[in-house]
Amino acid sequence: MKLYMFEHCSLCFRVRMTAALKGAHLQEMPVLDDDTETMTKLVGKRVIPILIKDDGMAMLESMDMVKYIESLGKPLLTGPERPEIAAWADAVIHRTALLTMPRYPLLGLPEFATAAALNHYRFRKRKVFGDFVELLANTRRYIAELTPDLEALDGMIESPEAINGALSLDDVRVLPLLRSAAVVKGLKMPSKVRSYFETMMERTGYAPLPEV
Ligand SMILES: N[C@@H](CCC(=O)N[C@@H](CS)C(=O)NCC(=O)O)C(=O)O
Repeated sequence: MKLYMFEHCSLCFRVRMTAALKGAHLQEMPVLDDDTETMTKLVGKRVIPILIKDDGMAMLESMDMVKYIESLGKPLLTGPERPEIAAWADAVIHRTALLTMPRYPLLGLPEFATAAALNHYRFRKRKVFGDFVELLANTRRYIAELTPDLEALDGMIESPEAINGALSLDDVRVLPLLRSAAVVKGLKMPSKVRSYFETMMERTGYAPLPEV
């Protein structure tokens, strides 16, 4: 299987963590941010992640990819799911984005390896999220706005090894968002969140992203 991906992409990390936890082979194919041609050749449009299965068929939905990988070999994500965890993840992504979007291009990630790719990202994200200098200058406010979410999550974590006690799709919803939030220097994760994040990242074998 091949995964066309951006290193900073939390939807991509859903797929990567699932393959890693299952011990499934996944060939990671980093794409430059301005390389729309590669995506279009594969699936006719600009989108990431793209999973190309061993039979050559493409998948475009990250959760479908996760479920497909989960269907291979011994089941792993067998734990219960809680609707409040999915609701937490849906709500929090809007608040983390204001902190993470202006930071990703500062981390030396492969998708920004050329000046053209870097500015392609800055140009298109600025249209959606606003001026990056202003976003970074508002870091304290955005951290303060995110802190109650992290505290709420702290109260929902059942084990550092699985949010609901046994691994489930809820871990796939939450861990990639924490990996993204962890790029923010000065963001304090409450103790259970921190312990869950560190334990789970260790289990996946992926190092956290740098923080800035
Ligand atoms: N529902 C899709 C959403 C995929 C998606 O929105 N990908 C974003 C990146 S995270 C994308 O391709 N954006 C277009 C772009 O980067 O230009 C999934 O879960 O995989």
